[in-house]
Amino acid sequence: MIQNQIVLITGASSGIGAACARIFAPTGAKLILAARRQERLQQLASDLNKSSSDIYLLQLDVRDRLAVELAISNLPPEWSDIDILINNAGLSRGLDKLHEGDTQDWDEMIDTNIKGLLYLTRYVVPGMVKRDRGHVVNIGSIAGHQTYPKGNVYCGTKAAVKAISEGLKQDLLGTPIRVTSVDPGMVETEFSQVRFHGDGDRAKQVYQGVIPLTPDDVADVIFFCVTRPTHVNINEVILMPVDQASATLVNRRT
Ligand code: NDP
Ligand code: 8X3
Repeated sequence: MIQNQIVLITGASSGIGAACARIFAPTGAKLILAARRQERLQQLASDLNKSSSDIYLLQLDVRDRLAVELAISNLPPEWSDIDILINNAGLSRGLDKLHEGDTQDWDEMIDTNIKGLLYLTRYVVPGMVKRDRGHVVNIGSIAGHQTYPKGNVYCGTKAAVKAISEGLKQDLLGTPIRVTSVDPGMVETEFSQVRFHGDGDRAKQVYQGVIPLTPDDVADVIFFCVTRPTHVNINEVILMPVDQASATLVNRRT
């Protein structure tokens, strides 16, 4: 069923996005892999060992509205009919009290997590509507359901993703296009390194004594959501490690 479907994955150069590429690749799906780090995408494509007719690389900064519009409208005809959009590109920057926060960090999170996701959606979904088929998967977070101390702006962006997913589902009612929000708790990726601006020790502490989710665990859930019968829409999935009970309640063994 997924064979020959065109799947656009943003943030495919790392973590959950790369895991999505790995789970879709063997199914015969055709993958458009997007991110800023082109060399990472090239490495991933070579690891997946697929022919160029099965993988299309897109160096793209999702914050750049014009670049997103051009990238989507200039896709070669054999790649333009996107069936599944996985809006995964995102990041957190900093963990500070709001009144002490770095406004550049705020801009980066808002521009990537909210505006980038909106741009992709705005330029990809009209084609889905026209073709009467498609599925949008947004990667939200437990942070969009529960705000935690110093998470303020990141949590705000993920609450926005939750609202946008709900709104998109409502606006697409009457079409066969599906909308799903996949909202994980702790997943060990480069996420915390990015949050702490490359401070690897601080990033490691986030997962200390915990068995976190892996990116493959999340990709597995995404794959499940998009392979249900076409009349089934999974609206929202919250998944977290057994060692986590809420955004702030984590069982640490050490
Ligand atoms: P990673 O840091 O490992 O991956 C983030 C991906 O997003 C990278 O591929 C990065 O690519 C891409 N990205 C970031 N900014 C941009 C941009 N401006 N344009 C294009 N791509 C961009 O983190 P995760 O895999 O963990 O994060 C993926 C998603 O999952 C995010 O939306 C995150 O908020 C969400 N999430 C993560 C959780 C976690 O605990 N890890 C839990 C819940 C949700 P590049 O830098 O090459 O552009
Ligand atoms: C990532 C999960 O709890 O670090 O969205 O915000 S959390």
